[in-house]
Amino acid sequence: MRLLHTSDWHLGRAFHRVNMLGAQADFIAHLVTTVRERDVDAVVVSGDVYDRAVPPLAAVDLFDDALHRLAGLGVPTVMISGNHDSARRLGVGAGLIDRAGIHLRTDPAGCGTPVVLRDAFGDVAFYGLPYLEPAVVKGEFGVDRAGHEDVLTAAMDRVRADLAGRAPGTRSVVLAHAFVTGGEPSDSERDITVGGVASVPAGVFDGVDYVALGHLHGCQTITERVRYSGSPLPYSFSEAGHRKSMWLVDLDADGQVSAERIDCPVPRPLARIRGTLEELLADPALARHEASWVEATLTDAVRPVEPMARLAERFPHILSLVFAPERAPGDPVLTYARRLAGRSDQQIAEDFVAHVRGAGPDPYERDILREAFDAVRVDAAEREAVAR
Ligand SMILES: [Mn+2]
Repeated sequence: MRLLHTSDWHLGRAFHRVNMLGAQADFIAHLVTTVRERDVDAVVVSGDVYDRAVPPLAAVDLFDDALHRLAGLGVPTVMISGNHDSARRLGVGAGLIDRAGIHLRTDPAGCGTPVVLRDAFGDVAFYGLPYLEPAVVKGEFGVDRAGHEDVLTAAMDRVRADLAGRAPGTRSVVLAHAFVTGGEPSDSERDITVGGVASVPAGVFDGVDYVALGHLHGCQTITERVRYSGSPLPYSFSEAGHRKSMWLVDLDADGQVSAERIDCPVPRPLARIRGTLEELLADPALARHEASWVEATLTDAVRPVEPMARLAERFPHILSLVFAPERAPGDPVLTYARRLAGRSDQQIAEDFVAHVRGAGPDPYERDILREAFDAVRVDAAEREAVAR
């Protein structure tokens, strides 16, 4: 059985001020071509189809077009909702399009009910685990502690129980949208930390042949059988070093995995450049970035006049400007953006408390902050679940 694994399309998302719909349409065309030319048996899409709960109409049209083209090829597709999708909105009509071979899994109650496809060697059971927001689904899974590991373990217990009841030799694929420990995040995933913990150990997925992950936007291999495809396009400059891809996975008769990396079309390369304005305008080595989407970090001690306009004369596709004045070594003054870079909301809040009071939060206060951040993020998902 040959699978094509992709995720995190984020249809409708822009990259800085650039509308990415054209690039997203080019990716869909590339996906369809790959399915046809590489004799793919099934497509798996591991969440974050859209960038937000209520996507722009042009993104809905593109998704509709993608579904028609995949159904037209007669190649079954299994999809789950991610943390950016509205599970209920995405899931509308799921029962109907199921008949066209598009299996959209957005309901946590369906975790233990696979889509069963078949090849010359027998059955392959595909279990779609939509993004599971712990506070929202803990009732469904009957767990006391609502953390990512608790709910994913409960969901995987259902998967293993179902699999145990199937014919010996049944191969299995799980789709999940989660942050697995050891994975490398970028700046374009939305934080899913719950109770101070964002990630789950890869071991929760033990017992299945292949785990097609979504959520992290870099293509990466956690283990031979547990992989992220990453997003097909960059959505932040932190992805400048990524090679955007899909996994073409062959599951043999015994469920052994071999995977080939398929490159996605590159609409325009990314470049992060750094120096004083005069250096960036003059350095011949930067000529290769003149047609790239550019983020420039200016190290001038004094902010130059109209730096964006001047840089745009050499780099017409510059999208982002960062000021990071070079200071004498030991000078503690940093820009606000640099002080916040790479820190969680929780850390920033705790440091703020320490800054204004002189002492950081005690354990009790830390819990209150943690609950508050969880509540803000869960709120929308919870309201949706209540409406269900
Ligand atoms: Mn995503």
